[in-house]
This record gives sequence, C-alpha cells and structure tokens, in this order.
Amino acid sequence: MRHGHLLISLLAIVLSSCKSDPYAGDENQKVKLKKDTHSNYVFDEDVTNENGSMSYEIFVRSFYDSDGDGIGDLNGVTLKLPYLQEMGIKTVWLMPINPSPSYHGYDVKDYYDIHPDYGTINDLDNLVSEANKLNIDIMMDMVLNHSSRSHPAFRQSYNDYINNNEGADSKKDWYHWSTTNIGAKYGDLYYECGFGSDMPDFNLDSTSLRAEIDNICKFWIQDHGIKGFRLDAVYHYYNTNTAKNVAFLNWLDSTVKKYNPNFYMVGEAWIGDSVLTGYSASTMESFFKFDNATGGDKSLVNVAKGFNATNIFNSMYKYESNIKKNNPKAYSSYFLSNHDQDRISKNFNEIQNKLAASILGLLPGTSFMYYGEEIQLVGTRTTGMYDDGTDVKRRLPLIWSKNDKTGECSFPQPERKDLDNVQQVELGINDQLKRNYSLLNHYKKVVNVRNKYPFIKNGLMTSAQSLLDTDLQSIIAYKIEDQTTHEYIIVVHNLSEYNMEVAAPGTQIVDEINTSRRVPEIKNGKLRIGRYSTVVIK
Ligand SMILES: [Ca+2]
Ligand SMILES: [Ca+2]
Repeated sequence: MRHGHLLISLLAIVLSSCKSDPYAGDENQKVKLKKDTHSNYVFDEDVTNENGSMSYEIFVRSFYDSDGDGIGDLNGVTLKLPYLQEMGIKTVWLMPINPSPSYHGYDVKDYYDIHPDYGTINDLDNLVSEANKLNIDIMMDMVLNHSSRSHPAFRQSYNDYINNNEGADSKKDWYHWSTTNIGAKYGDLYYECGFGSDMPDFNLDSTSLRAEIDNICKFWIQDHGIKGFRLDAVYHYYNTNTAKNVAFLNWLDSTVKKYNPNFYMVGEAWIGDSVLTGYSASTMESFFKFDNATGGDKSLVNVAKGFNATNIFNSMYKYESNIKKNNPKAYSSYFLSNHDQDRISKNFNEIQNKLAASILGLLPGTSFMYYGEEIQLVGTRTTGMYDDGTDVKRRLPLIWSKNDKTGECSFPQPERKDLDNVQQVELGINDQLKRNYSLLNHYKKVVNVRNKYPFIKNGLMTSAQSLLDTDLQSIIAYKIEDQTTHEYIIVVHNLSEYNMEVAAPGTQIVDEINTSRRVPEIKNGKLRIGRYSTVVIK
C-alpha cells in the first residue's frame, strides 16, 4: 500500500499485508482490536427500505428475462423486487423503457408506450403496484433533450415548417430547423442533433412542445404512478447554457409536482462541481455527482484506493455546503459508475470494492448502485488496445446464478454479438447471497446501516477530520447532520490495509462495517478500527 513509513511513524498500526485470505494475518498486529464474537455482517432486521435513500439503476434488457426470449423485461424486474427490497433499495431507476429503434432506448419514438421487448403498459402498472407494496419507488428515464428521428413528430415538424403550418396542431417549432448546416440534413433542411443524426434535439422553448411534455408527465405520474424521473442530458437542453437549463428545469419541476407534490427528479449533467453547483439554483432536488464517479477527477474509486482522499472529501464538503446554500432541499446523487462508464470491477480487488461500497453507502443525499456492481460484474468499452466504440459491454447481462441460468439475459445488442467476448464473473446474485462475506452481503450491510439514519438524505456533510489526531490521508472522518433536529452521525473510514488507532471523534460506536474479523472499539479516547473498515460514531 502507500505511505507505509507515515503509518509506522504514528505507531498507529501494523499488520503484515498481502495475505491471500483477507481475514487472516491479524496475529502480529500491534494494535489489538476486540475479538469478534459474532458473524461479520449483522443486519438490523427492524430497519427497512421505507425511509431509505439507496437507489439502483437497471438496464431492463440485461436484468432478468421472465419469458425466456433472452431479453430482460418489466415482468423480470417485478419478479426481482423482493431481492431489491432485501438489499434495502428505495428507488429503482429504469433506463429508458419507451419504444425506441436502439437497444439502449435513449432515442424515444413514442413517449406514451412501453418498448415491446420489455412488455406492456399493464406490465408497468403491475410493476409499480408490486413495488408500492415493498416501499420501492419506480423512477423512469425521461429523455427530453431529443427524440428519435423516427418519432412521428419529427417528420410532421418538418412538414409543418416547410408548409409554414401555423395551426393549432402545428409542430413546426418542436425541433431546430435551419437552411444552414447545424447538424444533419433532412429533406431540404438541416436540424440540430447534438447526439448524432438519429437523435434530433427538441426546441424546448416551443409552447406546444411544452404542452406535450406536460401531458407526458401527467400520463406517467398521475395515470401510471411513476415516482421519479431520471432526466437525461439536462446539460444539453439549451446547449450547455446553465441559466436557460435551470429555467427549463424549474418549469419541469413545477409541472411534475402538479401531478404528485412528492415527485422527485435527478438530472444528468455530466460536468464538474464548479458548473454543477449552478444547477442547484433550480427548485429540482438532485443531480448526479459526476466528479466523484469513475473517470472523474475526484472519483470515489480513487478514494477507496486511498489516493488523495482528504482533498477529494474536502471538495465534497464544499460542494455539499454550496448546493444547500442555493437550495436547502438540494441533495447530491452519488454513484461509483453508470451505464456510460467502464465498470469499476477492473479497478479493485474485492476488499477495496467493499470499502468503495461502504463509502458510497454512507454519503449524504441519494446513492445509486449500478446493477451488477454488487457482484463485481465485468464490462468495459475497451478490449485490450482497442476501443470498440460501443457502450454495450458496460451493460451486459446480470448473472443470477452460477448453475441455474433461469432469467439470465443474452447479449443486449444482437447485431454486435461479435463483441461478446467478455469473461463474466462466475458467482451470481444467488450464489453471493449465500456467502456470508461476499461483496453482495457487504452491500446489503452497508445499505442496512444507511437506512437506520433517514436524515442522511437531506443531512449536511462536514469534515470531522480535525477530531482525529492524524493528518493521514488514509483515514477519513466526517459528520452528517440533520439541519433541523441536529441529529447526527460521524462516519470514519479506514482506507488503508492496516488496522489503525486514532483519537476517537465521539464516545460510542453505533455501527460497524468490517472487512476484517476484528471488531473496532473506543477505549481511553482512542478509536481502533480495522483495515478497509468503517464505523459510525455518535
Ligand atoms: Ca423477455
Ligand atoms: Ca438540446
């Protein structure tokens, strides 16, 4: 690991590392932790997902196939809701489920229906109804920056523009038409298309388009009980113009809340903190925190590997404080990776992956797991030296069982089947559920702890680093506090491979998430915490 000399100089540690058994090797440690007297993962059975804030992103096509055609479907999601509830998940984000010519669905051709591969509106209603019984909110992807070029409105808009149709039914201003080249050509005109010619950009200033969007919101929220939207590409609504994007988001926020005052949205603005902070000026609740995702300059993946951790956390404290100044109800949506990024499994051994899960699970706001992260599902765009130019391998079928292939989906993009050369993980969800120390059960433990403290969602995160008597980057302490009741927790992560002893930033350990058989303790003002482990302190 890193900075071994620093650790030794603090006499805070020790422990030889690099043992193949992650739970072995504690004999020679200088810091003695209390003997473990119970199983590593103890779950508080009284804590449910009901007031939790852990979310789970699903690519329906790759999740669970209920009818044996090889394609994941809505009934498959319904069948697996009990698994998601057991994991403590509160919100399920379904990647696009509308009819679309593409396998990923981000070019919608009908905003009022379900992709036939995935099922029917009745299946969706059944999913929402079953999810409600299990306290799970169904959030759907809403793609409003652009439609599919095969959406009937695109052709009609062209015709209305060419014929200068000003009638009540006119869609002439739904898209951006021009006689000069602003993207791609259709008929005699050019149209704007930031994401490629298949995806013409909507003109979100159009009054009649906004009326249509209002109607789409009513359809899904009021008529079909969807609880939230994940908004695709909000940064591109008005060509990266923050002020205009925020104004549109405010309009959309007031629109969705007409149909459900508790409706919530999380926006995808793939930008750094400095610009993203400006989006919190909107009335909308949340935006994805890309800086802290894999590939970002302050990634949680790097934190879990101990790189530059205090600086990364300092930037997060600053961001969290700034967004709450803009909008007291704003909260962040953290994630390790998503469907547009290489899966994180390549970065980690299992124990570091567990630490990453502990970090993700104990951040304020909402945290999103990407399906398969709990079993280290594999998939990156790049094969060896080559970039295949497709994200399909980042969205491969979830593995449910090593031996029972029931429900396992086939390669999601059949026409690129030649790319299906990924050696996938051996153990699936059901195998890992049965293993006490599996990554999956670690995730389950983390979410169980998170769900004990519902104020995490809206709490303010501030540094508690000064309460420790060390300036090591390898141990992180922060406070999450309810701004109304002032209830709080202090979270301490040991990012190193060594058991550590530091000044205790509180008097009582109320929760522990261990990756070693040794349990932590507070004694004589000192906190002893095992390697790659986490404690919650009051
Ligand atoms: Ca199917
Ligand atoms: Ca746009």
